[in-house]
Amino acid sequence: TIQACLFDLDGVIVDTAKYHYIAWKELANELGFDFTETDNERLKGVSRMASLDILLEIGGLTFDDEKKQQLATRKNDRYVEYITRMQADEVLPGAKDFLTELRAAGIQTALGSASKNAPTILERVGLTPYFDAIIDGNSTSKAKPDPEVFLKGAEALGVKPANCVVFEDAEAGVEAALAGGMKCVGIGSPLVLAKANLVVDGLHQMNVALLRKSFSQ
Ligand code: B16
Ligand code: MG
Repeated sequence: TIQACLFDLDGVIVDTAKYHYIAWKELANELGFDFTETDNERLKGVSRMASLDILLEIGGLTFDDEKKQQLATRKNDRYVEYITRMQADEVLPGAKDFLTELRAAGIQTALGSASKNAPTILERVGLTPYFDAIIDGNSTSKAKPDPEVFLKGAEALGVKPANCVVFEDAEAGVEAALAGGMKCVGIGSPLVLAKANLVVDGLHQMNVALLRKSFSQ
């Protein structure tokens, strides 16, 4: 039986990819090259420093670690400016209703995000009280597809991985969930997320009845 649902943040609960994109593009332009929305797809679910490495590879540039830290900080300062202006209406369709329904049904909820800014984002959109545990880039050291972020979430809730369902929009996140022995619902393209147990367009298509029907063995 399903006792907990674990959620990725960007692409599942909110669309922060658009703010990451603007902030990375500004950095790329300052460094003298362009960065497209297609390029940005490669950064989804990827940690900040790994994202910078991909960006610099696209620009054909190399820097030492100290300079890279500076560049990552510059990007993050801009990104934080955008997310601190986020509003409650930026929560993706169905997310709040599904979280509410889960908790009413006695199913616990946790966030499992790579972002170090996750607590700020949840506060801004008013979703902090909807999560029983928050595991983010500040409390993890291994990036998805390593299952660390979700295993820590399950542990914080006191639920066995086999009784958890993860909601993820990135392929690496789906792999992380499965590697952790959890079930996974992909949010997005069935082609990209083929490994997930079930794929839906968004949380507006989810409810507790469908969850139970899909994962009762
Ligand atoms: P930060 P998720 C990820 O969030 C984003 O998809 C990814 O683009 C970003 O680089 C990463 O968080 C780290 O974010 O720079 O704020 O620490 O999908 O894991 O919720
Ligand atoms: Mg994501």
